[in-house]
Amino acid sequence: MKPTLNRDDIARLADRVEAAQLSAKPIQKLTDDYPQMGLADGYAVQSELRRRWIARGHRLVGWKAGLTSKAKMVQMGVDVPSIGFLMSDMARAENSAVRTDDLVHPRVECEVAFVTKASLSGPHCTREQVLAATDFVLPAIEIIDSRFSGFKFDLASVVADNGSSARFVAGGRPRAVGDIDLRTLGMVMEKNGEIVGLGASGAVLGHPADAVAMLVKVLSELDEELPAGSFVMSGGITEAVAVKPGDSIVARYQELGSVSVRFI
Ligand code: 0L1
Ligand code: MG
Repeated sequence: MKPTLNRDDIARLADRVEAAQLSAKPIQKLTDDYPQMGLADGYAVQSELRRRWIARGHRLVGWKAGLTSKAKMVQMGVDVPSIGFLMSDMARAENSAVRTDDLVHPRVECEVAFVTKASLSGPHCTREQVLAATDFVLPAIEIIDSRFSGFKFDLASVVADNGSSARFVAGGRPRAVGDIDLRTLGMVMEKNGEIVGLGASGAVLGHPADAVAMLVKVLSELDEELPAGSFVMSGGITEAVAVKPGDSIVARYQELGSVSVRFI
């Protein structure tokens, strides 16, 4: 993937996104000032952010596939999935209280997460290869927080903003992939005890392992691979749901138990 913007512009855009991420002050989508910006430029900004994050002393723990369900694509007005990186300081413990004062407008997504035991790479990664390289799957909640005002963005901008990644929580009951049917796993999302979303894991590109294969293909276009021991979120099964202080979210999964988080 070859960026069209020069290194100075990529660094300037990374400054802009990084400031919004660190201050929780929203910005306008990047293509307002850089209309020529394309997907490769978005990933170049994302890679620069990742380099800076690691330089600040944090560890890369995995990756996320985003915009992988029809519900999410329709909700956000895009038609191509994306990937983003997950750092150690984004992880929160199950049922912990997540602060919202350092976020712009958090939303939650309930996802199936994969933990890998072998590396995956290349432009032709398949569902079968992903399943063979998976140590176990477990339920996860992603807390996304687009840094763009009013969640108004396009694909290049949201990729530059690391796919709106903010926090994530894993929990429930880890299972080997051979023990469950990952196409038909049911999930119910509750907010403050009310059901606010429900679906099956097949809503994620037909099979959540296909979302991981898509992620590996994008990584290969960035000359990267997915190392063994990675934590990978495969994408929201339903639309994302807005949360505010006082809210609690529980996601109950068939076969995988539940995972929860609170907001303060
Ligand atoms: O994980 C996701 O699907 C989020 C993708 C980014 C778009 C958004 O902020 O909703
Ligand atoms: Mg997500």
